[in-house]
Amino acid sequence: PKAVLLRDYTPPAFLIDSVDLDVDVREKQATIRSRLAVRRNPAAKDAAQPLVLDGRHLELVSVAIDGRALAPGEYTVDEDHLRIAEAPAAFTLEAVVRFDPWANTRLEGFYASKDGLFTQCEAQGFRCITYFIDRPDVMSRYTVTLHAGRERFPHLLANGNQVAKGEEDGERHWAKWEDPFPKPSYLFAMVAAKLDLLEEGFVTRSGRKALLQVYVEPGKIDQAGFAMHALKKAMRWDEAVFGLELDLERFMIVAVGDFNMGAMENKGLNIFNTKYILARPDTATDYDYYGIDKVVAHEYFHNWTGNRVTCRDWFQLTLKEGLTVFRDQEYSADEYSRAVARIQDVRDLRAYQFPEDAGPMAHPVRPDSYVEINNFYTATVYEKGAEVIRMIYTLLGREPFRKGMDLYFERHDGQAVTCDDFTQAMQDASGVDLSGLRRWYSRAGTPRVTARGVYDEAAQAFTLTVGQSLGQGGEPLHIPLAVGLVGPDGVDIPLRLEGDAAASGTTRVLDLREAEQQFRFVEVTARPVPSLLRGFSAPVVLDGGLTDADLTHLMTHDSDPFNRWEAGQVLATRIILAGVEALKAGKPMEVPTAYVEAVGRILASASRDPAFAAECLALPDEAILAEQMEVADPDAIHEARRRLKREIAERYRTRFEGAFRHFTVTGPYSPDANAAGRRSLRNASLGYLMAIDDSTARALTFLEYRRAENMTDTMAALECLANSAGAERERALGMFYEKWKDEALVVDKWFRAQATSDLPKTLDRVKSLLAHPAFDLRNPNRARAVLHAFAGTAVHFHAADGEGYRFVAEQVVALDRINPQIASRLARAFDRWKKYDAGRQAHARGALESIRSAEGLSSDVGEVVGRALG
Ligand code: B3K
Ligand code: ZN
Repeated sequence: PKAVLLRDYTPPAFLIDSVDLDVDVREKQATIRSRLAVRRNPAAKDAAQPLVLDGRHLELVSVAIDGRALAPGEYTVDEDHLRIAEAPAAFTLEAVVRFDPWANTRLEGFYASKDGLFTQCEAQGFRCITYFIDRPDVMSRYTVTLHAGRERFPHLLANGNQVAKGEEDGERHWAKWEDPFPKPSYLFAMVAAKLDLLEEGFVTRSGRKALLQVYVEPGKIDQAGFAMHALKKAMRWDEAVFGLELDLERFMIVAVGDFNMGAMENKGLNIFNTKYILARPDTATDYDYYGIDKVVAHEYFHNWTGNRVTCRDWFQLTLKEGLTVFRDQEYSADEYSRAVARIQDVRDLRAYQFPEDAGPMAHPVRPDSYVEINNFYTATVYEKGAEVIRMIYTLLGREPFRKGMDLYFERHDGQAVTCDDFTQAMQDASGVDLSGLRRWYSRAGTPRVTARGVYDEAAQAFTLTVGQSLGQGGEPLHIPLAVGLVGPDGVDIPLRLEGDAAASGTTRVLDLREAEQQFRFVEVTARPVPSLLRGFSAPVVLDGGLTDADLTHLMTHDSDPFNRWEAGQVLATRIILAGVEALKAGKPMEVPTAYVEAVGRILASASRDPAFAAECLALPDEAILAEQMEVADPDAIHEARRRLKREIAERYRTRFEGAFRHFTVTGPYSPDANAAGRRSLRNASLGYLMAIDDSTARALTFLEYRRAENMTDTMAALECLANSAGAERERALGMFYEKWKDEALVVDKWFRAQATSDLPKTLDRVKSLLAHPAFDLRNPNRARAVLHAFAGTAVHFHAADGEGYRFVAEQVVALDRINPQIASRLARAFDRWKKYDAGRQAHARGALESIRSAEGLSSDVGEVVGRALG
């Protein structure tokens, strides 16, 4: 398959104004009759182009133009297209196609899950339902009539409003839906299933009435309430913060157990992975609740940023995704703790996006080319894309940003547009020059920023010299660098740049627009420690040139909570990486007292903000540490990190035991920030105690496992035990499975806890899990709980003997025959193979080559493996 290039974009030759689908569901077969109102696009480059419709895995029964059936010579069909050479200027095209949704294991298009039939069309699944010009700049009005057996498929749903329904002979029924909004085909959805329904009314800010519905697997209505609650909160938030209201009479969410990603924002009919809907205190953790809240909000927010204004082409994906992630991040920051939300977002960015940007799949937030678009739903497009929006927000300020959003909707409502259209609206509404900021859209890689401060005591001036590099030439980026100066007393110094009339504020956003720039602060009465990149104001790697003593100072005093956390992370990273070198040289690992004491201060003041304290106690992830090394050594990283944790645990054992008791949450369960924060600190304390892993710690953890009444505490204990060699491990795992074997999402947790265990022989365990009766490679959540989870472990996937690589490669190939999108994600585990030593590299290369030579490899996996080897 050839690469598609951004620079080759041309407008579509034809437009489709309306789509009328008739869907007939029978045993092992769906028949789709389409009626399309087609006309030549006046904006097309060439007025004589043939009509080319996309279509895959379809059996074409008949095709007609304006009621006249086409003879075989008048069209051609291949694997991907239906071509009609002679097409009039405007006409009705009718096609009848057939396929078997139960045989569709790719879960793209129209497919079967346990309780019925569901769709997934983004990015290019609509072409697996009918022949169509399947690209987002073709927007149409849809009418859909579904027919199916009443008993098996009591609910027949599609986008928009139900306009008619009725009975048919032979226990069948039908329903007709009309979506009043023109939309691209990727937002099409339909469902024919047996489900339970939770519904509530909602009155929008301007007084419009809407019906909200959440459909779940029969018997699980007691797990749907939080999703409904989250939906209503998100709707209120979007009204208050962006002035955006629901534009529909009915908003439906349907949860399905077989789903390739998290959720999908189809117009008026969101379809969700059950993982992001179902929750009950005893089945879902605080983190699950947080995820549900965020994803429900994210998909709802797409109704404006994505659906009302959509993307011209798939290169513009970040237009809707980066912006909508930014919106869901802000929502979460408002609903929970802003500091903790920011810390978690940055940790994820560093764990997933930075490695992506440094590896073979690196691409700009607006990619220039792709082979398989599904491979570009990445951390770069989503999370780095959100950081780009956040930088615009930081540069403009809240009010001007809101004006920019208003202008964007005013100009582009109902259109399919580009990232440039968005930045133009922001620039026009605010008057802020965004030329340097726009370059972020076309550059891959993580910029490095270096900063060095010099204090001139005589002049009472502090000069900061800041440089940026991205290592590929090109003009410098515009980088907003938020800074503060922390005095020796720990108090922020008021900031006055040379040339300012007066000092203003204690945090200042510096505009770094050049390769190197100097900023001179005056009236600085004592040597400060610069607090750089406050709130992580840009997605860069910072070298701040600070000493351990500077960092300890910031860790204790910085008024910016993000940088307080960050200082601790940088210090811990230094200690662990020095430990790695010491271990390799056979020397003892040193843990500086100043750091340990700073950790002690966090513990001592933890009750001020338990959730934040828990974040500060979490040591940097092994994946993030590996990125810091020239040649990553996963075993040494694991060992050094483990020793640091154990040393802290031994030093503060009594305090951790105290915190574990003190932060107990009483009363009925609630996933709110306060209660979740207390649990988070309590379970972080348990994690430290289990780093000691003696019989006292194990007994405490096992007792906690049995005592726990909510899934957060249960899983915290189970995960600790899964990493421990004690007899409690198998007892707890056995009890857990017995109790939860009928609850799929909980069983996924059971699989995951074992697949990610630190213990030796984890690979053997994973292999035996594949033979477990509950394992099913066709279910993406289950596959991810075992395979993707294992492939994300630092130690076992990267085992020096290559067994981890070989195993995952075999599974990629097996999975590819079932579901290329899920296989391709698994193959991404190899992305950083060149970061390891020669021995590991040889094993990884062999594994990658074995994937590449597999017969009938999908273009999804082919692209990922080809780039890795290329
Ligand atoms: N837009 C979907 C993702 C579709 C992925 C297609 N492979 C969910 C989301 O980002 O909201
Ligand atoms: Zn999205």
